[in-house]
Amino acid sequence: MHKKLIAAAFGALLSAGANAGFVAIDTFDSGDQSIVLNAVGATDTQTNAERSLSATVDSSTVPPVASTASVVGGILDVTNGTGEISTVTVGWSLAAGIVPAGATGLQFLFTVLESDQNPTSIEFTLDGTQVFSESIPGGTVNDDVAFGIADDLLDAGGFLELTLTGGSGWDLALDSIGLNFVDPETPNPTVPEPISLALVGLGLAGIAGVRRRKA
Ligand SMILES: [Ca+2]
Ligand SMILES: [Ca+2]
Repeated sequence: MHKKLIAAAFGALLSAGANAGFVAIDTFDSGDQSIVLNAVGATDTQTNAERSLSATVDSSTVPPVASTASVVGGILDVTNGTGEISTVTVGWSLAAGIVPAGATGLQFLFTVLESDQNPTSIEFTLDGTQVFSESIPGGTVNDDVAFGIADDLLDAGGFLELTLTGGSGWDLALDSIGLNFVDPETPNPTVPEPISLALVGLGLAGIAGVRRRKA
């Protein structure tokens, strides 16, 4: 249901002469990482060219601890064993000009592939300032989440950080974090409308008929 609402809302932003654009921030398709934590208070950070991934075990009520955060198989996947709560952060250094100058209608977009029965919370910050926060209900499957941001928010780039946590034992899989925008610089290609072509065809047929009668 979310997907349709997002499509309708984004379509309404488009006007004549404007094209929809999309730029991926992270598809999680490269730069595999794997964090495995086995104690309360344990923490690890793995940084590569694509992103920085961190996880910390905040608490556990049912030993042993087996908490994971990974980018494997093209997705971001977090698991917590029964009774465990971890906090996971994913950070990206965004270059200036990630969206074209003059773009409007900016939206962050990501896909919640699957959550277990636990609610989870998602927060995005840019250079430490919160830009979005939402609770994802337990049992969410294949749901796109989009949220609008100021058109000039990313003009200078910055450090984008996603923070995830949830109810005891929470699991969550995400994919495809990116940006929707409307690029006013790109005009729509001019394509003759079918009705115009039909009228031209009828006109030619009429001329041909007149010529036949005269002959
Ligand atoms: Ca992917
Ligand atoms: Ca779990």
